[in-house]
Amino acid sequence: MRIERVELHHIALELVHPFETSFGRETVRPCILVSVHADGLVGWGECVAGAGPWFSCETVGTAWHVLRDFLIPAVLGQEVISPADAVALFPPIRGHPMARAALENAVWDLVAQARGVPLARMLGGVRDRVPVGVSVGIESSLEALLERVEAYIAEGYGRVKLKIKPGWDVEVVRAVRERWPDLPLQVDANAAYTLDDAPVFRELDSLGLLLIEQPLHHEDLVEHARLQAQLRTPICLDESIRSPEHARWALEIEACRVINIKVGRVGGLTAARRIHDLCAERGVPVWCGGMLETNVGRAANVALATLPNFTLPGDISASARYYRQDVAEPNFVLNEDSTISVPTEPGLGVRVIPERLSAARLRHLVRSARRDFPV
Ligand code: OSB
Ligand code: MG
Repeated sequence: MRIERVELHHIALELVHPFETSFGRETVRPCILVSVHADGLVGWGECVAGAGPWFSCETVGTAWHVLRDFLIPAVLGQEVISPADAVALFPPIRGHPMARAALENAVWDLVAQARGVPLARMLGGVRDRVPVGVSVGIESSLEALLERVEAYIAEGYGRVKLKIKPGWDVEVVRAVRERWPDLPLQVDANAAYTLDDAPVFRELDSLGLLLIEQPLHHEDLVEHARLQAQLRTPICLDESIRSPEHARWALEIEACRVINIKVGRVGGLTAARRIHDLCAERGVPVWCGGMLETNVGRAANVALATLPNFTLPGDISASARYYRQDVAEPNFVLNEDSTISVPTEPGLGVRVIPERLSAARLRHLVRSARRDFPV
């Protein structure tokens, strides 16, 4: 199929509840949706870069630039029969994984639709439901946090992740652990600590956590290996793993015993699957992380999490946990067994609603193969 048109849609949606991590607080989530048009079909991809360079160095602005000026021109008017064809057309861009992922994932959706198969099947998935949990942000007080956790447990979430930062860690996690002694519980520091804080992690080590996510510097592997050697609880890396190479290096020096795979952070579904395979070969479990996606990104996450080595619950909560009205339908809902069902329609299995897209849209770019626009 020939890629006839690519569009960028910079949108913003208000979160149902503000989300606070060690690097900041978000009340509105911006993202770029990419649509790729060919043969009367439209494939969708979500770019998970945020408003500012807080989680990673990418932003909506940098991703827009890289997509508009480098990635889209490389694929416009070209023939693709598989996502690998599109990736092979990409120029050799260093970094910018979230920008690359958005376009690549849109091509996966397009090709899966053209083949009439669900994305999960095209990826090699083995599940029709994926186990999920909920990521709970930093709250204004311990009472507010306990209330929030209680509400999520009542909704059916069987695994809880708590965001931590210096001053909001051992005491808070211990309180949740005491109230729910058997709850599958994990924490995420978003790189807020240094090796000098090892005593904090030795205390957390006794609280029966599934894992401790990204305790140290956002690009570090070496010091994570030092910390991991002191802990029984597995360290899980998020920010530090930005490509399959980082995953290989991390496993080589035992910087972690678990990897959080985020499709955007690692540069797309092809790289995400490669990290999954690498971890599977080495007996290292993985799980699917989240970036507060709309239903477009969520559908890609659900499909990815159907691969066999996604054995830990993902940060793939129900759509209603994020936005009052998503730009795509249908919403993902939580099953009673803390799973989310995998769509069975071809491609991502969600439809972007044009009126909702234009209502949420701040900026729109159309690039067509037939009329060549000067960049
Ligand atoms: O570190 O996993 C993270 C959200 C935005 C940026 C980083 C992270 C997160 C989450 C939320 O933890 C996961 C989700 O429910 O989408
Ligand atoms: Mg994280």
